[in-house]
Amino acid sequence: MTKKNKIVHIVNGPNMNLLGEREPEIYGCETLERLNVRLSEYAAKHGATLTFFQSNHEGELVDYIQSLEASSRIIINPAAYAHTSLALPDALRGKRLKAVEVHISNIHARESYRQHSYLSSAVVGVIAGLGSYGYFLALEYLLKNYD
Ligand code: CA2
Repeated sequence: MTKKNKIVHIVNGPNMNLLGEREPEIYGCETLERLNVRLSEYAAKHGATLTFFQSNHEGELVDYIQSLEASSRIIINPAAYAHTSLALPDALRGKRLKAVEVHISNIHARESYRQHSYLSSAVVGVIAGLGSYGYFLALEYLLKNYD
């Protein structure tokens, strides 16, 4: 029997390209590039392949989500668009994507305007406040529940 090639798409929103450069007390010291390498290594050990996409533009994120195959698995940190965008959850729903939302910081313990995410109603689960470890937990979940 042939083994299914598991693919997970990692999507990061605006300013995530600045990770590790500023505000380390909130977002840690690791760059997005380094985090992506560690995620790739984890995925390879578990027989999975990752793709990576980061954009500072809402429309580009929507276009990217629309370009994915229906029912794709995705880990998404929408960054500030969590708190403002209706287009991103609409796009996820439109493609019936199996998505996990990740936030590095605990958005519920921050400013009131960060405590609500429009995206959360369109994803299977949300992880917030566990730093970059949240991406690994999301990946573990999606790989264990791939079918
Ligand atoms: O905690 C998270 O992962 C966030 O999604 C990060 C966003 C923020 O707007 C959300 O409320 C929570 C910020 C993205 C990173 O922005 C940086 C800005 C300066 C330096 C480093 C990162």
